[in-house]
Amino acid sequence: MRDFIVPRRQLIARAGGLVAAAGALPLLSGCDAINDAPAVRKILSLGETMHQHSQRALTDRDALAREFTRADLSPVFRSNGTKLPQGAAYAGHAASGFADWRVAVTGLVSRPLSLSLADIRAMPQRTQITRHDCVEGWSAIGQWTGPRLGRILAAAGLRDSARFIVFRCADRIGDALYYESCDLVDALHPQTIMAWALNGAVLPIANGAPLRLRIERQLGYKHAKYVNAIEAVASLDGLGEGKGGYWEDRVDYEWYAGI
Ligand SMILES: Nc1nc2c(c(=O)[nH]1)N[C@H]1C(S)=C(S)[C@@H](COP(=O)(O)O)O[C@H]1N2
Ligand SMILES: [Mo]
Repeated sequence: MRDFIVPRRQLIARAGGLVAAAGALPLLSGCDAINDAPAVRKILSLGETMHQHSQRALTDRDALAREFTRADLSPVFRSNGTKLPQGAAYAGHAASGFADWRVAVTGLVSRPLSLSLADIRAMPQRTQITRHDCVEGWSAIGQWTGPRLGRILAAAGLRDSARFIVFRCADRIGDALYYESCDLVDALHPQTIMAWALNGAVLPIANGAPLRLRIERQLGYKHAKYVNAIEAVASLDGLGEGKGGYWEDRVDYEWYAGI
């Protein structure tokens, strides 16, 4: 019977291929296909008894962050880092209610986009009440509304060569504009949204107006505020010092800040 035992490594590799296939579905269909892949999940679960631990490791990252109710909302959702981007350009946008704000969607996409807030609000919306955890030792629960990042990327036509999504922000901290990045698992996660509303009202400037990332399986510093560009890339080498984010490049914050 020894001949029939598939090496453990090979099983993991096969399951990994299926996960990659499930991840690619939303790009093709532009729908919430991560949730709509029961067949893929069923196939994955077949292997569970054989290699329970590796199977769990592969699917964990798709798990949803806990969602709360309105009764759980923090009375005040505090602000951290930049509270007001400096400079005439941002001040002008704020004065006009961000009517001319654009979010560029570029890089490894087949249809580069320049989205207005009206475009963003016209897309299907998701609202979620989640807890934000900052590494500096505070948490807050807020309700966020916006389209899934996955939908925006699907509209732009993410290319197969894309491996990471970069977020560029309008605020400068010291020497550089803030930036962050994530892999496609987090980018396409159902709770990863570009939020323009907090607690049912337009996003306050202190919390990243007019648009900020909510990437609910990651720590606070990954949630880029004041986003004006979303870029699909194959590698993070050309971004800043190459560690994937403003703080990752300057202090010892981990690029993968999963919670
Ligand atoms: N553009 C930008 N995004 C940012 C920051 C920042 O200073 N600038 N701070 C980060 C940190 S450390 C945290 S905890 C959250 C804070 O979000 P909040 O201001 O809505 O509380 O934003 C993150 N995103
Ligand atoms: Mo933070």
